[in-house]
Amino acid sequence: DDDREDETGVATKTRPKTQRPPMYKVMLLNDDYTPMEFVVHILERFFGLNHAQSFEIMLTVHKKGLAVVGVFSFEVAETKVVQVMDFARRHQHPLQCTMEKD
Ligand code: NFA
Repeated sequence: DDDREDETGVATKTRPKTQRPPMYKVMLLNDDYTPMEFVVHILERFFGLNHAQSFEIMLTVHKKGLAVVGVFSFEVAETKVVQVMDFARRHQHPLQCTMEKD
């Protein structure tokens, strides 16, 4: 850290502010119609999770109503949401995927 002198001549440390991009949570929402296996498949395919992790997150969404699937930069989060929403619609499932600032 840099040294700087205050009004009284005392040297103090200042931390240079490191800029970090804002991060976004990507969430899946429960519904009554999307098959459990379809949700597991989505988690494996678009979020790079293994089968056990995917099954666990799917069950959390099913039981609690929603779960955070991952935290990403805005661009990556946006891409995941679009990929999931497109894939669900193409298969005529009502699954919802949303993002919000972390
Ligand atoms: N609730 C759905 C069912 O019982 C499964 C599901 C889980 C849907 C997670 C959406 C998200 N078939």
